[in-house]
Amino acid sequence: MSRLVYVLNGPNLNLLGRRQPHIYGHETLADIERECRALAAELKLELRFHQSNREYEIIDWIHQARDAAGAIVINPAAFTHTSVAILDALNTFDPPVIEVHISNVHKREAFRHHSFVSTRADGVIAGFGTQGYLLALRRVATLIEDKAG
Ligand code: CA2
Repeated sequence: MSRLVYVLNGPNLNLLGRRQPHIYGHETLADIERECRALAAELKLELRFHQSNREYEIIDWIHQARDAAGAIVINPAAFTHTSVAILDALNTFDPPVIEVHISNVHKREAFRHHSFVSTRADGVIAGFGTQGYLLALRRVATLIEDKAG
């Protein structure tokens, strides 16, 4: 099983740390990427870390992952609640998928309570702040090792 993990981030997450810190905290996406890379090195995972405001780019990265990756960690942001296209792409990817949300979407507006992606995800992490990304990487490392053994 490949130790390559795609970490995919949806729209507006490039603004992390600059707006709405009461909801999303003070860390920037670059901070999150740095922490993910440090943990990935410890866990012997290789990372592709991406963010886009465009749905098709996220779909294209999922297609790339199909040929190469052992897992996907995805924070689809607002596409979580709207995108059947991202769900369809994830449904073509067999290895583990972990969905991450920085905020606890269930404590927020009702429209954030439904996730198309959750119908495919093997695990969902919400409300752990940016630490959720690190927890997701630990989980995929375990799942990749379980499959290898
Ligand atoms: O809690 C999460 O991680 C979300 O996926 C974030 C999305 C939101 O639509 C989801 O319901 C929950 C929003 C990301 C927007 O990020 C911003 C960051 C800073 C300032 C403004 C938006």
